[in-house]
Amino acid sequence: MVPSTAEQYFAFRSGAAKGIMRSQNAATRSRLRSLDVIVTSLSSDAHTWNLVFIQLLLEDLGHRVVNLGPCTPDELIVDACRRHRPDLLVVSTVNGHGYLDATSLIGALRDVEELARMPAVIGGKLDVGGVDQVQREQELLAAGFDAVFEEDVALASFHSFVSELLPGVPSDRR
Ligand code: B12
Repeated sequence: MVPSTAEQYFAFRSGAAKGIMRSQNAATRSRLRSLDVIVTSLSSDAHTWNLVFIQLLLEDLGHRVVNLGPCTPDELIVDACRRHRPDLLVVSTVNGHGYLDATSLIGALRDVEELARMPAVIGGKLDVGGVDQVQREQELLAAGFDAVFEEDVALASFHSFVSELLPGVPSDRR
């Protein structure tokens, strides 16, 4: 079972489910090869628990995570991606400015030749209701993201997306 909400996930991590989780994790790890993932927020966003949540989720799936933390300037994210060359960049943002801030970030990343095809996704609470969700997602995809996951209902599709990735394989969207 893949937890699809934060509540299910934290229940899953808790005592009663530990045995099941350990065996599922072992099975999952043997099916997947470990990815190097950078998790980050955006420059305006001070929220941290979303980042911790995504880090724990990915680590439980057997991946290695560098968490850049909150209020991360675009230049810092670009530099970290150049240095670590991750298999995946995950942007998590919940303050409602993500939709606007993420466009400049992904543009800066895609302008760097070696990061032009790095798999990059964004998720969380991306707007404060000004723009239709479908339009928002289309714009973020057109700007250069490989996938957009809004709110915690998207966790199952995020899990499926991550499980399709292989280390060192660039995005085929570009
Ligand atoms: C705690 C909190 C704060 C704290 C943060 C402290 C800290 N160190 O983290 C403080 C007080 C600093 C704060 C400030 C602000 N906050 Co605040 N905050 C919250 C609150 C109450 C909880 C957030 C939290 O920790 N959740 C726990 C984590 C685990 O869950 P999560 O963040 O929802 O993330 C889940 C999903 O979004 C999803 N997800 C997130 N990222 C990703 C990425 C991927 C890839 C995927 C698949 C899924 C995913 O999965 C997570 C688990 O389910 C929420 C309201 C709420 N109940 O959610 C408001 C909330 C996020 N804040 C909000 C706002 C507006 C602000 C402020 C702008 C308020 C203000 N006017 O100053 C400032 C912004 C400051 C800034 N510069 O960013 C709004 C955002 C509105 C929106 N997006 O539509 C919220 C939703 C409150 C509300 N209902 O209005 N906040």
